[in-house]
Amino acid sequence: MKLAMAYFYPGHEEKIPLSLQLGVDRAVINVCSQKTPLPDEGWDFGPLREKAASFQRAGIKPEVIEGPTPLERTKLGLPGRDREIETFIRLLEVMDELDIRTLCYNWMPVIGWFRSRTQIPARGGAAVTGYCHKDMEDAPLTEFGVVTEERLWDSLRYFLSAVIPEAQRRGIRLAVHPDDPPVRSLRGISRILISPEALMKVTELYPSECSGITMCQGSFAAMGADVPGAVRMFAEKKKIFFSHFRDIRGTAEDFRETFHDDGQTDMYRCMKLYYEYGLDCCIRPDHVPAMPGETNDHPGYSVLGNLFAVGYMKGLMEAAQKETK
Ligand SMILES: [Mn+2]
Repeated sequence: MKLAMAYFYPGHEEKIPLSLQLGVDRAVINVCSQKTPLPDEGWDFGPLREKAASFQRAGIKPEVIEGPTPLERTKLGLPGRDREIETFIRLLEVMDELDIRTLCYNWMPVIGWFRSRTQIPARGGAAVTGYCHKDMEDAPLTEFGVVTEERLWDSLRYFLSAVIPEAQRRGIRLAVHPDDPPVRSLRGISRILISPEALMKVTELYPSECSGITMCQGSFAAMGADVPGAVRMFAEKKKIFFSHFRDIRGTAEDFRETFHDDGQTDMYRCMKLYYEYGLDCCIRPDHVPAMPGETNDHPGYSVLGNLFAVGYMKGLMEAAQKETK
C-alpha cells in the first residue's frame, strides 16, 4: 500500500514539509470543488499542471485526483452533460501526461459529502463531524426537486459508457466513492451508493479493469457493513483502487467520526487484508479530528489530526506487512 496525504484546500501546501518529515511522499490532489460549473470558455488545465509540478519539485508524487472537473449536469442527467463528459475525458488525457493513474469520483449531485454537525466534542475535547437524520427533518427540497434513484443510475450508466473506454485507453483507474452519509435521500436528492452491493453494481454496469471503487472505510462502517468483509469482497474481484482510512461510531442515520483508534471497526484487520490481497494502491487518512489551536475551517481536514493518523497507519502497515510475509 502506498501512503498518501490529501491536499484539497488553498494553503494546504504548507503540509508538504510535515508530510516529508513523516516520510509520506505521495499526494492526493483535486481539480476543483465539484460544485463549480463548467466555464463557457472551457476548463483550464494549467493550474492542475502547475499544482502537479509544484509537488514533484518538493519531492512528492501526485498519485490520485480526488475531485475531478465538474460533473453536476452529468449526475443529474441534464443538458450540458456531454460537454462535461468531453472535459472529463480531456482530464484523463492530462492525467496520463502527468502520470497520475487513479481518479476518485462520486455520484452525489447537489449535496456532496455532508455533515449536519461539525463541532462534536470527541476524546479530550477534539472536534469531530457527525450526521444525524433528525437534524434534517425540516430541511426543504433543493431547487432540483425530487431526484429519483432511477435517474441517478441512468445518468451513471451513461457516464460510464462514455468515459470507461477512454480510461482504458489511457490506463487510468476510476474509483467511485460511496455516498456519505449513506442515507436514502437528502432534501429530495436520492442517494444510490449506500451499500456494498450498490458499489459492486457500479463495477458491473460497464465491466472493465479500469472501473472500481474507493474503499472509504468510514462510509462502509456507516452503512452498517462488515468492513473487513467488504474489503475482502472487493479485493477478491480486484476492485479496490484507492482506500480512505477512517472510522466512526453509530449508524447511517446517526453517527460521529472518531480518532482512527477509537471507532467501531477493526482497523488492523482491514489493513492486514490489503496486504494479504497484495494491493498496491494509495491509502490516505480520511477525515481527522480538529485538535488544540486549530480553527476547524475545513472540518475533517485540519492538519494536526493527520500526525496521529499517519503514525497510527504506519504502525499498522508495518505490522501487516511483517505478518503477511
Ligand atoms: Mn471517504
